[in-house]
Amino acid sequence: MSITLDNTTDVLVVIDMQVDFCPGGALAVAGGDAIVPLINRLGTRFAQQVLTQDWHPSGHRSFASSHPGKSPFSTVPMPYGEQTLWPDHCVQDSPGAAFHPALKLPGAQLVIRKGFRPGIDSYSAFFENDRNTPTGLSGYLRERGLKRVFLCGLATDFCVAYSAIDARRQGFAAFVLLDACRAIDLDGSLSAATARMRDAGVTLIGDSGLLG
Ligand code: VGL
Ligand code: ZN
Repeated sequence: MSITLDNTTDVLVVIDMQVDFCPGGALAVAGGDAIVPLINRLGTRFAQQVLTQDWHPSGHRSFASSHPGKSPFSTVPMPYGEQTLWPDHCVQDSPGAAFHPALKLPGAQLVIRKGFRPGIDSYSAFFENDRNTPTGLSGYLRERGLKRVFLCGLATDFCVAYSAIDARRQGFAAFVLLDACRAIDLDGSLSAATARMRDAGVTLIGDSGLLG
């Protein structure tokens, strides 16, 4: 697919490119580090870039360790719906919460930290998992006149997909650069997320090298 970028309306949103989501990290996504060079190159194409950073207090309710007897990757009901439990990851200010050391996006002007409320997880860059509490990103994008959101990062089937679907819900055009994402793929979560993104009107782009 050939898409011509427009610096006045387009923004690159780089999701959760953090040490804990890369091989060797607490919630490692296979090949998570392999997309860093491509994301760095994408960064040179966009005048506007936003990063997200998963940023949990220790003892966060999305951690299996906060639920005695529960293991990572099982689920529990939370007041806002079913929540997958994760290994402890991206604890505020810990080495695992840092951006991958090779990530170089000097043009990025905003970092959205999410998942900082102890009782609620936040996959999306726009809303917490109650689907209702905003992060402020929509307002930022609107005030900057940005209309088309290009997403990449980790993980395709969780934070990237939730962010892309919420971007559509908030009235932005949304494009997911699949070759600059990697998935967790828990019990078919990648194909489910892909279908939900398509239904929401998200454009999935296979070769982001074609972005001109
Ligand atoms: C993520 C699970 C838990 C993600 C964050 O970035 O996709 N997944 N926290
Ligand atoms: Zn998290």
